[in-house]
Amino acid sequence: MPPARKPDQSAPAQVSPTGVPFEAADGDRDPRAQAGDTVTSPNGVRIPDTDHALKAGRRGPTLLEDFHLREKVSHFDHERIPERAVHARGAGAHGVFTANGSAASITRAPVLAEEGLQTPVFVRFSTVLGSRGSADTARDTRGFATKFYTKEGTWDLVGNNMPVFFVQEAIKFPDLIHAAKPSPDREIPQAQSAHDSFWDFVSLHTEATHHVLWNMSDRGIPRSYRMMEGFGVHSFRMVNQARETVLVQFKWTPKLGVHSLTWEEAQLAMGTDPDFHRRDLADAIEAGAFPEWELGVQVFPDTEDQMFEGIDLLDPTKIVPEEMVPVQTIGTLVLNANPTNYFSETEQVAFNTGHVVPGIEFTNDPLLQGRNFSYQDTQLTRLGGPNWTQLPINRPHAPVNDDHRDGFMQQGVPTGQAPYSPNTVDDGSPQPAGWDEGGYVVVPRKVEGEVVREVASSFDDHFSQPAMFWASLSDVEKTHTVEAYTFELGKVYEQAIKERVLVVLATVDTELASLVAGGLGLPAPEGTPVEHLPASPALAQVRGESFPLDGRQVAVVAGPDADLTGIAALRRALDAEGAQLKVLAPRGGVLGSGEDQQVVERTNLTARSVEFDAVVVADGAPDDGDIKAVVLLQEALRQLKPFAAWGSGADVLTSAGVSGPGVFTGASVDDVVSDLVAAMGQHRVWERAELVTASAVPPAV
Ligand code: HDE
Repeated sequence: MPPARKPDQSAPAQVSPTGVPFEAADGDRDPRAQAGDTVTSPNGVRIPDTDHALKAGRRGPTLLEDFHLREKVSHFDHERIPERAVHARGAGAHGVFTANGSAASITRAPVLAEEGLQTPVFVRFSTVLGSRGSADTARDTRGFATKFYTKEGTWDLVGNNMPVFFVQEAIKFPDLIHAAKPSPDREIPQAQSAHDSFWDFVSLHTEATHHVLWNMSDRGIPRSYRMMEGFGVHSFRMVNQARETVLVQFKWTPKLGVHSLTWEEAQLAMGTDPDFHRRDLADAIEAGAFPEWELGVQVFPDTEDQMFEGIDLLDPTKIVPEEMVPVQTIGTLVLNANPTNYFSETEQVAFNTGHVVPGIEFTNDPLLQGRNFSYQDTQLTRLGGPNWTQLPINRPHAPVNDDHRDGFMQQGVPTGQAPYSPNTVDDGSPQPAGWDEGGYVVVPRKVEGEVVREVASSFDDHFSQPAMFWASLSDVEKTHTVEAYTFELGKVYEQAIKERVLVVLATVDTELASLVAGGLGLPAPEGTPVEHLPASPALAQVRGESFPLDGRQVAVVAGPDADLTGIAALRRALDAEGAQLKVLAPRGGVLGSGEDQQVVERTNLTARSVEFDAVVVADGAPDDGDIKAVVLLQEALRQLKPFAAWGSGADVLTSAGVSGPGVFTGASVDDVVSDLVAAMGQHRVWERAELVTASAVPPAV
């Protein structure tokens, strides 16, 4: 007789020991959800009045007996949980990952290997430094953490939008974060690296140079979570059915391309719409413009030294250029549902690099090894105990029978008398699983060495890869990067810190160092730039490619006399491209009536340039010189956004001083729409960049 299995904790029993169904009054409702139309206490008692406390007389003292008052206020008192120590600010979405089967030769994990297999996922994007309520568009690294609910257990791929990290060893992480977080005396500045302690640390700890350069590049201010790459950062080991191993690095490639805000847009959004990225993600999903990424791997032989062409695969501050080892696509991720409840899902989701499934193993990357300790540990405080994997969003979709017992907030009701192994009392249940039963059997690997607090000498090269990254950027990205360094260091008080950063930059590239020095009014430092690999074109964002417009926002400037038929035609044309049109007029309300009626969604008071990827002016729009409308147009011009106008709309652009490349005018909507769509596909009108950055950083003195 097979042993009686202990009940599966992921599906708590719904029938009481008496045989009476628990849910008798309410059918088979989802036990996780709120239910019914009546206000109840947490115990399910119906409440007649939730507005007034129980008192001894209308003007009398409140009675301690009022359990509803006590429970309501007391629960409220405990609503907050500790925010994440890092990555506190985030937004999440549900989705589906579909494997294309090409990874079958390198891994036995069905989630990646089985052609057409669909696995549910939850993804959380985040900034690193800011508190939970901070603005989305701060210059920062972005988290890109994916929870795959596979049939073999949960796999968490906890990555970032940059492929390298600040530190090589986990033991340095607290130092990095303490230096980057607000200063401990005044707790400023919030969500920013532009302060003394951050630059103090990274100028002394030069292994951070590569990651800092990524942060100062346009990658530090993404246009949208939907337009970011994602990277696993570390090398992982994959194991196939024949127990052969390879090393891999993971990369997410967005269908919409990689695009960024300008620094001016990022700063504007921090004030006018601190939820800029959160809103963009939720709105796009709600509109059916489901964000999509390809998951790819770079595959390396699992050699004894774990090096590839001189690049140490265990050093998380290094990449292997895609031109040397191409990224092979192994599946597709689509985010197709917004969370129902922010707290239950996006806040309570908890990732752990230690969550892997058979077919995916670790390497000795010292940063990864340290992370495997940290993520379980942090949840014990943040989610209040060891049962956090039982929360609905964290619950595995595979059966769980782990012999773990008790602890705060235990959700399961385990049966049996023998939560230990081996046992005979519960007929030996649960049983261990070997390789053939899908058990997580580690492929044996040899480890030997002296006990030391050291890293390999290949970790000592801190500069050649930042130099390669700098050499790979397009000219406009280089200008932005110089401006970013100049801005950040311009906020630093200590002269010695600025000078030390310049010395680091001089080791990376002479031009970079002298341009930043020029902006700071300091002498260009002496330095001999390192030799580096050839530029990697895959690292540049601006490459002349064109991308779909899903979820892009367009403003049409209108007014009571505007050509509403033209606006309706514009809306249809943009809808067909997946972009959304918003009508902007001097006052709120509705323009016109009947079929072409247009609801005003933004006024000159509520709109700001950063909300829109392009601006169109309708025939008949007011040309009254309203300063707010003019500012919006001029900001959009500086931000290199495409413009279009038809009929008298062209005069509005002319009066506001908007002309030059990327400004399309014609007699009707049909004359301008295809040029507008093509320009938006390039993200910005790059040809205009030189005209509006003429005042950029002056050369060094
Ligand atoms: Fe994390 N990191 N991290 N990290 N990390 C956390 O875990 C930590 C590192 C990353 O949306 C924390 O649940 C250490 C690299 C993301 O919930 C914490 C080290 C990468 C998220 C933690 C690193 C990341 C976190 C905070 C050095 C990119 C957000 C709350 C060894 C590959 C996940 C939490 C989410 C979150 C520790 C380094 C990405 C404290 C000790 C490298 C995307 O455990």
